Amino acid sequence: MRASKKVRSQKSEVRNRKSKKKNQKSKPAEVHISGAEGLYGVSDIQKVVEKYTLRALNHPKGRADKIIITIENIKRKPKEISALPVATISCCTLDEGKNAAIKLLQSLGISKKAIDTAFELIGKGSMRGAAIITAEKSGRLEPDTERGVRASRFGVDRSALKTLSLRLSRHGINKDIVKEALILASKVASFRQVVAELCISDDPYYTTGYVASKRYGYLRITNIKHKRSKSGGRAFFVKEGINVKGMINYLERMPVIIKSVSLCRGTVPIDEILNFSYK
Ligand code: PML
Ligand code: MG
Repeated sequence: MRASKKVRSQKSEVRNRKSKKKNQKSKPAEVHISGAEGLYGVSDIQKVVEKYTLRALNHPKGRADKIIITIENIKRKPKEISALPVATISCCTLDEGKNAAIKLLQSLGISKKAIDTAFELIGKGSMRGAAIITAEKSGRLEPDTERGVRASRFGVDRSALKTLSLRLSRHGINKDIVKEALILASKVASFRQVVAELCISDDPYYTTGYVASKRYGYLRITNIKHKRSKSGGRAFFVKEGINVKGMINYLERMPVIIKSVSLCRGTVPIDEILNFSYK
C-alpha cells in the first residue's frame, strides 16, 4: 500500500504571491503519507487491505487523498530467515540519540564521512526510498538517487509473528511500527554485503529510530529526531565493490519470510551492546 497527499508547498505559495501574474496557481506536490506491505495467504487479504486503508486515512502525517493498493501473486518460494535480535538504547536528548547511532555505526567500521552523508540525506527527507552508501568511501550506489531503493516482498510467518508479539509485549513495544520495521531490517541485514542500516522515521510524532546490523541486531534508539519533524528515511551501508544490481534485485524482488524470532530485550546500555557480537 502506498498512500499520498497533495499539498501546496509554502515556497511556491510565496513565489506566487510575489508573482506579477495574477491567478497563477502553484502546482501541488505529492507528499508520501504511508507505506506498508507484507506476504500474506489469500485468506488474510481482505483483513489486511482494510487495516492498511484505515492506516492511510488516519495517519499522523494527514489524511491520504490517494491510496494505491497492489496485490500480487508471488509464485517464488520465499527465502526463510530469522528476525534480528531486538534491544532498545534509551537516550534522553537528540544529541544523545544521534551520538549513540554514530558510535554504533563507527564500531561497525563505517566511516564518519559515510555516516554524515546518511544523516544529511535523512535530514533532508526528500528521498522516496533508501540510500545505498558505501561504508568506507561514502559512495552513493542507487541508480536513481531521488527514488532510492525500496525493500519489498518481506513478511512473517504466522507462528513467528505470535512469538514476536509475545516477546515484544514483555517490553511494552508490541506495535505494528516496531514489527514492520524489524521485518524490513531483518531482510536488509540478511544480504551478505550489507554492513548496517540507519533508519529515522518520517512520522512527525515518532522519535525512535534504529541501527540494524548482523553483529548487534536491531537496536532501537529513542530521541533520534525532533518531534514534529517530517523528515526521515533509511540508509543502507554496504561493503565497497558490492554487486549493486544483485543487492537491489534481492531487496526489491526476492520474497523473504521471517520463520524464527531471536532474543528480544528491553533497554540495554550501549556499552553492553558494544561488548557483545551476534555474528
Ligand atoms: C517507520 O516510520 O516506519 C520507521 C520506524 C522505525 C522505528 C521502529 C521502532 O520503534 O522500533
Ligand atoms: Mg514510516
